[in-house]
Amino acid sequence: KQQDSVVVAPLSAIAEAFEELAKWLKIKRVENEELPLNTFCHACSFISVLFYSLGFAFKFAEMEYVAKLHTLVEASKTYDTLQDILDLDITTDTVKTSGSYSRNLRRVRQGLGLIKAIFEQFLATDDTSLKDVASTAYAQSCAPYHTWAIRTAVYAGMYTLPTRDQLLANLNETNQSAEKKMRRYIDASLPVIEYIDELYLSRNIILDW
Ligand code: 1PZ
Repeated sequence: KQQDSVVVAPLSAIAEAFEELAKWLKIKRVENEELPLNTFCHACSFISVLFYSLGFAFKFAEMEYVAKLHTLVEASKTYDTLQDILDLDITTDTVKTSGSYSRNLRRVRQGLGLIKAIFEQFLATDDTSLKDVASTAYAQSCAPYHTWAIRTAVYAGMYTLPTRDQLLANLNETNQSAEKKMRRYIDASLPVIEYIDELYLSRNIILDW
């Protein structure tokens, strides 16, 4: 039943999931509790549904995102919090090592930032083409951390994006309903993104990767 509504109204599911996370952070951080990894992964899993609305060219992005998130889901069976996996990788000096939990958490966090940027750009224009929306959002959020080869492939993929109306149809939204839900995600994802960044920064890990 829940799966049905996720597919029928992916934007609602995403907005709700991140509002839950933001609410959790607001309440529990006062008591100094750390965010459980499984709670975080659950919210992030709703993002996957978005990829179906983007078409085949972004299949690669989906596979990357899902693979990274999957290692965190596996980690959550052993480690309780986001903090735990970061501290583990610090002890073994593998924070930035390809495939490590801390690196994959950083990648998933960048995905959350990319979606936030896409929604912000979507709200800022009513272009029928999504090419500029997506290119600007990608340039702001992820491009600086990706290799030249990846960046080139992503910018080439931008030409295959659906139109704004097609995307709205794929998401079962009107322009108005979509904008409302995108705003909710933008607001709710901010404290989540800040919380994750602070985990690294407070351990003197500079976020230039
Ligand atoms: C209308 C909106 C359309 C937006 C389309 C924008 C899509 C941009 C897709 C970016 C794909 C990046 C793919 C590959 C990235 C990899 O280089 C890194 C490798 O990490 P490493 O193994 O070196 O640690 N992988 C990632 O960063 C994983 C997560 C990327 C995917 C996030 C996408 C979320 C966006 C969804 C948009 C709906």
